[in-house]
Amino acid sequence: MRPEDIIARAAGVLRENDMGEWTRASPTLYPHQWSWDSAFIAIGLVHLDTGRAAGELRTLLEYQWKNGKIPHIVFNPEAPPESYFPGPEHWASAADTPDAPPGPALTSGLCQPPVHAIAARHILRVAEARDRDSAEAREFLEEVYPKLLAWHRYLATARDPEGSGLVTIYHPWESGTDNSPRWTSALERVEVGEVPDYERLDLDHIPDPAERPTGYEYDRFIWLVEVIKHAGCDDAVLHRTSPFLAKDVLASAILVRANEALLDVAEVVGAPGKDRALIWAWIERGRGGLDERWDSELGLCLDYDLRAGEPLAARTIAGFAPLIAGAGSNDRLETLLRVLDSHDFTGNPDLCRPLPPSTSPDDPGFLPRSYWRGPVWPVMNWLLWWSLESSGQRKRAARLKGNALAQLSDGRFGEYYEPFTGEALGSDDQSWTAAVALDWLAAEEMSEKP
Ligand code: 9WN
Repeated sequence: MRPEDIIARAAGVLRENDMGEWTRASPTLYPHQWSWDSAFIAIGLVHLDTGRAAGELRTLLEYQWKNGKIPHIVFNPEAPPESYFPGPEHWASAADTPDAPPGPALTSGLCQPPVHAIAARHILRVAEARDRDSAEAREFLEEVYPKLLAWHRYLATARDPEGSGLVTIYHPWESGTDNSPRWTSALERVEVGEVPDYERLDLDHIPDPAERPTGYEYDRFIWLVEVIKHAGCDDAVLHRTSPFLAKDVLASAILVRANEALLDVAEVVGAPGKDRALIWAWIERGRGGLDERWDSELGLCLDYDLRAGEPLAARTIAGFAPLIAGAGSNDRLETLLRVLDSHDFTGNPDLCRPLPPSTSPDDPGFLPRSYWRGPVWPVMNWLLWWSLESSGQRKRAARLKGNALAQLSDGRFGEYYEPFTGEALGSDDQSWTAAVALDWLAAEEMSEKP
């Protein structure tokens, strides 16, 4: 496919998944609005329509919880009940908690990595670069700034009562990298109680079970949802009772970058100095927290199991958290780049393309077809590309983008790709895959403009 055909196809995928004021994550597997998907979607969508990209985040933020939490799913009340599990009926009891938005249960009680402020700032940057809708984008930032601040405050407080700078999660779904080996040993320690009967609706859409989490993992996922509902989604209670309690380095690194973006937004909207001082403190604390989680033997950053009181050793893409957070020492950057280029990741000669697998093929938890256990995720390629660019690694970033776009020229816009064969897996026409393709190619188009 030529670049202009990829742009047209990507725009078509986003149109196909456009539900009016929000975008479903994919046509059948994910018929609802997912939190971090929507942020990435806005990053691509802004190249087509500033107002619609702003609307994507606006819709999500309408369902923000009173304590600042942005829910990981906003359910589509029109999606048939047999389309996704666990759906709104499963989360119904969470709607009774005092922090949940009023009205019928339309959200889950979890959250996902905080890409939103990065997306909001991107909306203004693209509007300015294209010299269109800048005033509208500024107004949008004024509207969402307090909500984004409340979201980051929630993460810095309720999700970090220890003040470590790192985000605590109660469920692997909150990491966005659900069945990654990052969580294997923490999940093994979870004693599963009485899990309600449930049906794996995801397997109706993805017939090869090897591409999805196993039954063992799903039982734990569903049990943890029970625990969270039982605690009334109360953060203080969950810190005491949740059998799964972990510091997530990827979400924490994204939060550092999102706080930088929020600082820029604060500047644009003329927020008070005390806000900016607070956001600065969060950034510094976040970087400090990531430093604590550095594993010099692996040359990667590791998550931390608060229940077991030990690091969660696994070679996954989340290990590049300090690269994503940025502004580390040169030594640290060099080590991370060496590991990224090594046999552990993009230097593995058997890879179809030198693109980072979600889990290193050299990790014992690696499985090439299984979801976050090995496949290449285009959206993660975008995140790493963006991180490399902002670390001044232009050439490496350009190589990564070139290979990622070559992968997407199959026109499938897969959710993830088998790392050795390049086969598209999971859902086709995945919205955030289309969005990142659009951002890459539209940005090139913009820079070519006289
Ligand atoms: C659970 C929508 C979401 C992504 C996650 C991805 C997957 C859901 C699922 O799909 O998770 O939230 O049912 O598997 O892991 O990152 O946001 O695309």
